[in-house]
Amino acid sequence: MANQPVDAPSLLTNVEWERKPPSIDANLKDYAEACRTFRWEDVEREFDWSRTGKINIVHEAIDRHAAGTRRDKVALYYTDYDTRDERYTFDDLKRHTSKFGHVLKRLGVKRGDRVGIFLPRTPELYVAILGTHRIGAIPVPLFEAFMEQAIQDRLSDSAAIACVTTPALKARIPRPALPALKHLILVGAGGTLAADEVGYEQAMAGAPEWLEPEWLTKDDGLIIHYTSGSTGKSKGALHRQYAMVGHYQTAKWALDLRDEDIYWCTADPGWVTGTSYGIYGPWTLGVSSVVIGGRFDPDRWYQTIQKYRVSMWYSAPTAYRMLMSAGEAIPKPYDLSSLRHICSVGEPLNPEALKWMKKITGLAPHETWWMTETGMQIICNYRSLDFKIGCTGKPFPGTYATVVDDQGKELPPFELGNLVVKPGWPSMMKAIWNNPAKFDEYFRIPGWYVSGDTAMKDADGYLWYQGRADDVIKTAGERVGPFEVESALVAHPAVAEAGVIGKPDAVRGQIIKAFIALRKGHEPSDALKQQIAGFVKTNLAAHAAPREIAFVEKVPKTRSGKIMRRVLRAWDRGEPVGDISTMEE
Ligand code: 6R9
Repeated sequence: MANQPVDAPSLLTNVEWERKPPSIDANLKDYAEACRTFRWEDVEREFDWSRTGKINIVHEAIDRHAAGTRRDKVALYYTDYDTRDERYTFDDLKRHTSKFGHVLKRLGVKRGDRVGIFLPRTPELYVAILGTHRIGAIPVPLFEAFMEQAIQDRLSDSAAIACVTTPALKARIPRPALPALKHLILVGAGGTLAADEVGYEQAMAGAPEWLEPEWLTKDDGLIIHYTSGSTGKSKGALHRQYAMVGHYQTAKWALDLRDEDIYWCTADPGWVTGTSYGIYGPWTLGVSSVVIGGRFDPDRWYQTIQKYRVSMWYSAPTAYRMLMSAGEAIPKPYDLSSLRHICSVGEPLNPEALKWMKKITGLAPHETWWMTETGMQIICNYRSLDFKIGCTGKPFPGTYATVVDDQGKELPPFELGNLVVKPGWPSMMKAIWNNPAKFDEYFRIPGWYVSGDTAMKDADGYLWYQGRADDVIKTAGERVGPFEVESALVAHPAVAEAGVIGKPDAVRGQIIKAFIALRKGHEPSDALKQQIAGFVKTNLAAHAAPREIAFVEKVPKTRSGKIMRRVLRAWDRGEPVGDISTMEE
């Protein structure tokens, strides 16, 4: 959903009720001062490796707390409101992740190997990721919602040697198509196991409780997150261990996390938010985190805040809008007074949702803008700084984000251009796995990392996100590439051609709309629409299935065969299509 138009005079209205007293008790006290004096090198001193030279995220996030005063502090509160209600201290996580490290080692998994993590949101998911770190291997988290094609693409590209999963999810892993995949570790497998399968519980039970982390360098791999672009299959953003410096400091200054907080990040670790700010940020700071399993449920969400006395909450606009559309009566019975700060990520937070959240909780969510590739928050609103409704915020101290033209020249205020970041922040991705050409595309404007978003700056230096410059779709906060959906669609026997766009939607930000030309012998019908959408759901992922389908004679393409999504968007709005001189006959 785009923000207000660039020329709207109301754009710059400062929101008086958001003004903070100058003495506000925030970790980041003075933004302007921090921009002048802050140095990333100073943050390095917060980590043991700055003294020992030995780096591993599991040491900084878990072991050093387990060896100190936070030993018995709860690191992870977990419930699924059904069969499980558990808590794990830092010491518990040290033992569990050591055991899991042994399990992987015994299978022959080594430093630098990739390990697929395909699990529902349970404590085992967190243990598996951190246990993988312990041996210096690289986790590849996979959303529980992914179906066979999505899993195959990611496990095959990363050449994962092992995958941690469940007996139910295992059916979606196409073993014959994945020659590199040697082992499956199955959580909750009661019965018999195949020769290349290991039962998680059985293996963990016999494993020793301590395993020294594999000591790595700053540049060694941390994690690969697959994400979508406007062309091609999903691509693997590889991050390095040094990224923890960025996670730590942004969690401290933008999320404003403190030792006594109970922090709830609602994101799944299949998405970068669920690792950078569901694991690395909070736990390098030694903060207690809440994780809940199961599906989204407004009632349970408010209940979670009350149950754990959540003080800091990090979620996404679609979730806030879904809470809003569920109505005001639902939060009424719950005590939400423990909350002291809320942040938002993934899409622009529209003013209605922001105001509604303020009404229900007394707090306005603060925007954080960033990407899988940036690894950490880059543009944010900060507790100690005035902010403007609908505005994305200001660059994090020590980073420089701005708006440039296609040649890289910075644009004056109020001009729409490319949202770019000066390379060199600590959590910038290290590579696109197996694809240096894709990596280079991010730096096509010399001197800048090109986000693919458009934005403008106002006269006070605030940045305003305006939309995507490419065809990437954000639906309910999830980043979906049109090509992946189109590929899934044309695999259906009735589909000759398919073109996919993101269509603005009041709750989900965007929904996926597909324009489909049918093969000869197939007639358009509602039943066929449903069947085709269901086909994408079972092959790719539910969130990637088109919610709207329009049958067309032909999908508009350029002479070189590229789908003209601009034309599809115009069709969708019932507008004239403009210049189509490059269109094929
Ligand atoms: C963390 C994450 C990145 C894209 C990004 C932009 C959109 C993220 C936003 C936002 C407006 C915000 N985006 N945060 N747009 N305001 N606060 O979302 O990563 O899934 O890789 O998506 O999401 O378009 O380019 P990822």
